[in-house]
Amino acid sequence: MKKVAIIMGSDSDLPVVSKAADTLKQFGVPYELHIYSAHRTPVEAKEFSENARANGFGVIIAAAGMAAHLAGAIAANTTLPVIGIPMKSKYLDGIDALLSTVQMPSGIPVATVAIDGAVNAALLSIEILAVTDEELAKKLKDKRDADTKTVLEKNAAAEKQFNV
Ligand code: RP5
Repeated sequence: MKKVAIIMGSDSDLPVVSKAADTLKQFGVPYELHIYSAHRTPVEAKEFSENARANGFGVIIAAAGMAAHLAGAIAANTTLPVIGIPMKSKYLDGIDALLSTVQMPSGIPVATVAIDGAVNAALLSIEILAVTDEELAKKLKDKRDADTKTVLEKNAAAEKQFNV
């Protein structure tokens, strides 16, 4: 199976981004996690992106906050699918990172998830790998079904408590 790369701009992103790693682990999807920054370590970020396909990766998740150029800079150096996670920050609540990540110029796509959307970034990366992997697709369907069941159980409990 192809690996998923999880790249983040700073170790301060780890508490949120580690949820992507947890999700990939739950699905048995191999991954690597790295801290590379578009601004602070541009050479390493570029080298990683240029070599990612040859190194066995199928998708790259890139998380960054503030002037969040990481996902775009990575996408500029690979034709692998890149999923951007805009990180919430202290001053602008992540709107800065959301706009920096999502507003890519035509020709260099970044699939942007919600602010701090680490779990969805991982699920989307798994969905991409599952296009050619039936076993993984089955795991995704099983999780969807289990989540639906949980919500319906909560609904039943709420209906019982509030509806006469
Ligand atoms: C971004 O700047 C990082 O992705 C992080 O979200 C933000 C702040 O980084 P630190 O100053 O906490 O290292 O590049």
